[in-house]
Amino acid sequence: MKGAVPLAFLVIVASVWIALRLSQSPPAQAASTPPPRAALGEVAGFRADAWFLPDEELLGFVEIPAGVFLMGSDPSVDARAFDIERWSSSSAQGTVELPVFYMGRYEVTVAQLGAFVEATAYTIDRQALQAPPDHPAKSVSWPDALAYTRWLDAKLRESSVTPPRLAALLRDGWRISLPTEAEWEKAARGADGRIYPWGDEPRRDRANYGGRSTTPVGSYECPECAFGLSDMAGNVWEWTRSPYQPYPYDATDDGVGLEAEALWVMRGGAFGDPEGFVRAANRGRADPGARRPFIGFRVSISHWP
Ligand SMILES: [Ca+2]
Ligand SMILES: [Ca+2]
Repeated sequence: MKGAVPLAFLVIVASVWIALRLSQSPPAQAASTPPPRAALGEVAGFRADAWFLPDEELLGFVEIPAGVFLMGSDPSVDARAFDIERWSSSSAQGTVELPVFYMGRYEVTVAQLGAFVEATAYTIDRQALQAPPDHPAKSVSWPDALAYTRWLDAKLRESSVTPPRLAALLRDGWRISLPTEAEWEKAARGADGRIYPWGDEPRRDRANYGGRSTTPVGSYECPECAFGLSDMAGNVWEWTRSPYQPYPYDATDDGVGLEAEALWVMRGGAFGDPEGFVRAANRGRADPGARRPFIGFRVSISHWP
């Protein structure tokens, strides 16, 4: 009998431990949920006849001109820089040259992802569409984001609503996908090495961070922001198609179909993050299967060799 009490005690301890472990685990994969019908009506500023892309000449794709930009962070200029933003042992930052590409002006919205889910019955997390239609989609994994870009690529290739300039690009070897982390950083900070999309100091009136929830895409006016893109700082983190690796940045291994266990770079920080996280050079990373209520994405068009 003497050994019975410790044994019972151990069983209780083990049960509590298992219960705690389970409560800490991410929730099981949510079942497919149809998008809320109301989300797919009209959304001001977006075209219901064009997969809820922005009502602009190029459906919200913004040209980012060819040329060099300064990538990474110099801690002597940016006190909030993280070590992983350092370029090399001899140099704090690197100069990277990119050909012309196009970047989405806004994060992919609930309405846009909803149109994809409705058309394809793709299984997403039930949280992904639980926001008003003009908020960014969130709780999307890396494969979810990629699936959306592939669907949109196919839609734009076959549709008569596609602007002629985009149709010509797609005929000419360009693809709709996720941006690389270099494309993302250049689009966020431009060529002048600024720390935030609008300049060198944090500004709560220019982006959604340090708060509690997402806001409609494009809510924050930012006349100083490079290329007129919105929410490159904050709102939701944005997946890229670059695997997470130490700098110097190497574009040759960016792409799709890499080993499944790779961590993928995400950029820009989210609504709940502090100012140091929404700097243009900050490098987040996540497991490809992660579906988190603060990770979304935006879409790019670039020429693939
Ligand atoms: Ca963002
Ligand atoms: Ca790389």
